[in-house]
Amino acid sequence: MALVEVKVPDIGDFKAVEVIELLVKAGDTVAVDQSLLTVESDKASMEIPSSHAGVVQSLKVKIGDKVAEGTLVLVLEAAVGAAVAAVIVTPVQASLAVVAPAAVAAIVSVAAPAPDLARGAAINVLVPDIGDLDEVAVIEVFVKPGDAVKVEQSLITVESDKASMEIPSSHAGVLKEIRVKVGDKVKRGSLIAVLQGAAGAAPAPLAAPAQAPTAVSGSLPHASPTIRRLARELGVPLAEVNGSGSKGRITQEDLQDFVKGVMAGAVQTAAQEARAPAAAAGAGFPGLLAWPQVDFAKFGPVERKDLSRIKKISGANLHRNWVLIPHVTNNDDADITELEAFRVATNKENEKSGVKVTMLAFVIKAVVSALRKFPDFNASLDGEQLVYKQYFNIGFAADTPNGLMVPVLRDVDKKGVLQISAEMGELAKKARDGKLGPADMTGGCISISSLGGIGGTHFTPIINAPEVAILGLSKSAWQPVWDGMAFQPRLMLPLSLSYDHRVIDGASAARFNAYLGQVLADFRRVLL
Ligand code: CAO
Repeated sequence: MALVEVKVPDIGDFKAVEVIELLVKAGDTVAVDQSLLTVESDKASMEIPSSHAGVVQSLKVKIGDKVAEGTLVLVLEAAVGAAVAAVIVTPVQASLAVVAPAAVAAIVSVAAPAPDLARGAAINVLVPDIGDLDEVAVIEVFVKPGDAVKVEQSLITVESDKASMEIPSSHAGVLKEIRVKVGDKVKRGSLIAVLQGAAGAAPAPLAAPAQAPTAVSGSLPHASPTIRRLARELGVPLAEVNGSGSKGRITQEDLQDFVKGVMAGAVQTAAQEARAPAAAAGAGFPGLLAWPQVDFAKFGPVERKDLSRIKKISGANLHRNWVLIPHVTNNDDADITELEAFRVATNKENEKSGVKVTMLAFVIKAVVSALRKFPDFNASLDGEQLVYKQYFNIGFAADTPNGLMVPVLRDVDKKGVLQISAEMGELAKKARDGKLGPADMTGGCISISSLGGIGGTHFTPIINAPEVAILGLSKSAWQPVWDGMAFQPRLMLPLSLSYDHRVIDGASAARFNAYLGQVLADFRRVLL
């Protein structure tokens, strides 16, 4: 098998371009024309393809290296039957458009004699010589009519399969007309824009002057053509993706993470954010009145404050859940007279441990028992299927200075009330300190919202999708309860169970709540 050295081909006037991405590694099998690495200058990034098929034996460059024509890129073990005549691969592949910065400077055709430029003559800015490329797509337009354009300011970005480049203006002036739009195909000589020469601007030569590349003035995100193409296919706004590569370059992994984040609801694109207030204003619901616009200051002094980040996130989630889930709430009361006495006694016994047990910890344990008995409550809707969970993770709403958060206690079926109390204390502290991570808030089966420490009788908690139920607890109170002979003072805990009526019938919800009440009234039922 012959070894083939692959070197950087003729890349025009580029003297030293940086390797920003390695697309293959030793051991990879590469096909003819497959991109091997991406190099980048100030104005263009391009992929260097392989002219031979074979197996990469060793890479000779690394990210950050500066390369020029003739730099050894890698050594290939050429595939059997592959043409190996050219041991050194230097010619530019037909598909590779390597554009020298000098050539990138836009050609200027001046409608009036050059001296008129200073008096504001019209200047046609054309696509310059862009190498072997027949047609390239306009992927970004940086300017609009009325913009004052400086010499060398990037006007548009064009892109082929293998390279993307910015086309700068060689003249200063005011943009009169832009003659291209995103998606247009252009080639050498296509009219990009008409400029009105700035008064006092240096008259330009009639053909493209050789210019050294300068800093990119456009807003093009730092990414290779492949990544940009992939982003366009997926509809990802690349400008919103954080790049983790060198100099903030966006890698394929960054793009994938962004898409995953959007799909999981953890990340919102600017377009989604912009739509959210419109939906709040009724715009998302045809036929509804718009949200009332009131000048509150007309009625008295006011102060405006931005919603906290957590309020924005929890608000969007609550809104979606309220609108999309058909909620019904079943209210009941549990007799916790004996359990409260036991709780008080337990806390006395454990005074020194520092762990205080509240009613919530007992309710969490009782809910596990109810979930076992009514598995529909431990399920999630997935299209036309129900996913029944075999684990018991319970979320609890925690009130924090920044807003509502729902940390999740894991595997509560395997834990005792004391351990549940201790873990709840830790998670509630983490929530209040703003230190909960995504892993602390995912994987719940059902949530509990306890307002018992504050007050109220019953309320309507909103289900935490994709869960199908949420239990609300209000403040327990002494009530006269008829025992058949007389009224007895009993400590009653209000239970408010909101459920997704697509999954749970009203009768099941009433049974769940009644069973929960029985367990709390006599905790020995947990053992059954
Ligand atoms: N009835 C009467 N008293 C109750 C009670 C109940 N159902 N539940 C708790 N209490 C008492 C506790 O025993 C404690 O009393 P002491 O101070 O005398 O010991 C006091 O109320 C405060 O309890 P707590 O709030 O510290 O502890 P908890 O375990 O009940 O709740 C937590 C923990 C994190 C859930 C809670 O602090 C919290 O943040 N609750 C708010 C949840 C919320 O905002 N829900 C709404 C979501 S929808 O917008």
